[in-house]
Amino acid sequence: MSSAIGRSRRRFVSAGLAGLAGLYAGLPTLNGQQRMRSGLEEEDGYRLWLRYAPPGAAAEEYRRTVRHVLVEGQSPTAAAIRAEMQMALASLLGASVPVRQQGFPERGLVIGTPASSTAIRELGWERALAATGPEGYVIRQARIGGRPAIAVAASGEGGALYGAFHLLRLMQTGRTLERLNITERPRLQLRLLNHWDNLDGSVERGYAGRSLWHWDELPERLDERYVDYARANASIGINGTVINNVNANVRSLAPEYLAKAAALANVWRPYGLRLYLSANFAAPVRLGGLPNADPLDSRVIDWWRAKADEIYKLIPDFGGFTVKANSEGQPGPKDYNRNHAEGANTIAAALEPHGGRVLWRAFIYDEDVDRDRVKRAHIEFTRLDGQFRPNVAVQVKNGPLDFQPREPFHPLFGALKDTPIVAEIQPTQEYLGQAKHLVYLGTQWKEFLDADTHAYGRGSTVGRTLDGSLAPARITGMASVVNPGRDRNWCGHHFSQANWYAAGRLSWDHQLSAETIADEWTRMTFGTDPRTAETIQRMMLSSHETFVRYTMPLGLHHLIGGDHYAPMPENDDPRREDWTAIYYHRASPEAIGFDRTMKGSQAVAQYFPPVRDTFDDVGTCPEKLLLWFHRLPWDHRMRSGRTLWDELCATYDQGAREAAALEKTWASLQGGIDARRHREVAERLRIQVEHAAQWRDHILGYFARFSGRPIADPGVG
Ligand code: BDP
Repeated sequence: MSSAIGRSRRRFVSAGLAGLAGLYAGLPTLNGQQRMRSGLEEEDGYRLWLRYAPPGAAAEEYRRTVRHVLVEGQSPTAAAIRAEMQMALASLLGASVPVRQQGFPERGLVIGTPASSTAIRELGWERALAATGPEGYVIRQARIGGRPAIAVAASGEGGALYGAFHLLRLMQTGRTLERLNITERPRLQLRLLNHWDNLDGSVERGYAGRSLWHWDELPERLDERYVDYARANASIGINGTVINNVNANVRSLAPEYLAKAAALANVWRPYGLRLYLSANFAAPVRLGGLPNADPLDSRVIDWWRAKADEIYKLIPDFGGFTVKANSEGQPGPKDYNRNHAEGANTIAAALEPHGGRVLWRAFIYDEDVDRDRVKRAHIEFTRLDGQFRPNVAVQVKNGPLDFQPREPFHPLFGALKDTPIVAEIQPTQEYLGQAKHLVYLGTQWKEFLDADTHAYGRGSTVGRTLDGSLAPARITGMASVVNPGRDRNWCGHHFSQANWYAAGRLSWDHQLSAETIADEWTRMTFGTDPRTAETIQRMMLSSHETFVRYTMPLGLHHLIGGDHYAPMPENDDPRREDWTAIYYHRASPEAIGFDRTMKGSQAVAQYFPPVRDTFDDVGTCPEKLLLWFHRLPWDHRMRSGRTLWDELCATYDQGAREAAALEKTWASLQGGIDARRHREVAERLRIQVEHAAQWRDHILGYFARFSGRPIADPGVG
């Protein structure tokens, strides 16, 4: 690293996030000084994509255009915008830029709403702003007091905050600020994170250290990370977070823990981040001491009502409850012979007067519903369509099984005509290499969001079934099971940060491309040098397909054991057949795959035509989903001309070779990235390469016992 680079880097590092804590008046306990001292020489990843590194050549233009910033208003959100701008611009431009609460003496930025800002009011943009809703915004050139300005205007404070982050994103990625004409509004209302964090500090399927929430210190002490977490979320448009595990401890609803949650909600409010809780359905019994939790029992109804009232006294903008009921041992309405709508409605009725919502999870797979696990949720929930109260949405995982490396989209998308659906995706990479493998999920989620359900005819993509553009939806949203923990870099793997980022961006706008999102993230996270940025993006964009190739290609799924990481195709878990691997791959000397065609389990029938016919016919089923829907002989002829067995061998080998190539490509970036992050990613890539080869060898060795054929020579592909 040249000393010039070293110097400029030190400058922006020292001006980093740290300053914000002190600037934001509501949080006197945060210690900015300590943070300022950390990580001066090398980057540790703490600042995520909000590094505000000098943007290279573009800096000159920014210095000319942004001589000062005006953010009027006294609200905590206005204060948060001022603090962010002050810190970000000092770091981006290498010199402090005045951030004022009044007056506009020279060219610069104006951020605010007509209600809070006389300057914005003077623009007379009310009509345009009203069309973007309270969270949308407009960024345009303007003149204020005769002087040239860039105005970030919104009808609501949240919109002003999101607009400010948009402008900072432009600057971080080195875009010009000339001729801006940006109008944005989120496509989905609820853009949520789901933390699977437990009260003892452990995190279910968490791979980045212990829980971010210091329950033992709350509500008195507020960890500095709570603010940085909210800033990161606001920067990508996340507006709600469920802070505890869906396998919920009832104590989360006890007064002691509600007081702690309220303290978090207070920190997050200025950033537009609403707090939600996962609720345990048996809380009226286990916490309230009632004899049952029957949702039609009046004592239970009263208990939930009183609990909701208690919560809203402490947290007036509480978002609502996520509920996992009658799934994997969790209690639920079926324990009392009630259905899921009856269960959800009792809780929803309690929240309704306060504007709260119930997100009732569809991750339900009772064995008595159907022999094929992937069919069960569709059967249960289509029966109940239209029976839920208006403030209930059903939360549906992207695929019908469970966050596998690749699944077809869940057939419930588009299938519920009178029940809103919120989609659930999983940045935490439970089945996707956890925090050890570099796997960018933007591409996976785009495959899902762009999949055509045909529910309302051609063009009924999953994204459009969610956003209300095909049929009016009372609630729209997306929930992301996320990965941040107490690791210094939040996500364990530096590249796992990209999945948190992409989840937020796609929740805001599912029409963004995976490429655009990778481009933004890369430039903000690793700098705007074109060669570095392009190389990293190439690595990211192919990484999901690579992972699928060396783990579960051609529609294979669930070839794992309890760790959900290492290959275990021999898994025959005695507890439940649908927790094994053999139930899914069904390998025998004759064939491999799960027959879900009309001649098999008929899972294909849950899709709308022509999707069902496409999947049903082995000639038209996409080969990437072949063994999900079809059971085929080992010498089935693939489109490549190879037999199925040879194709499997070639694909696994290709995946392992691509993993090795990732490592080499990363090595070529040495010097273009600070040494610490480069080294830490390299260390993980080493593991990835080894484990990719293990996957290939283990799976092919295992299936060879059934196929009776030799493992084709590497290089066949
Ligand atoms: C599975 C996880 C499990 C979760 C469950 C869920 O392995 O830890 O509790 O999903 O989503 O993927 O409820």
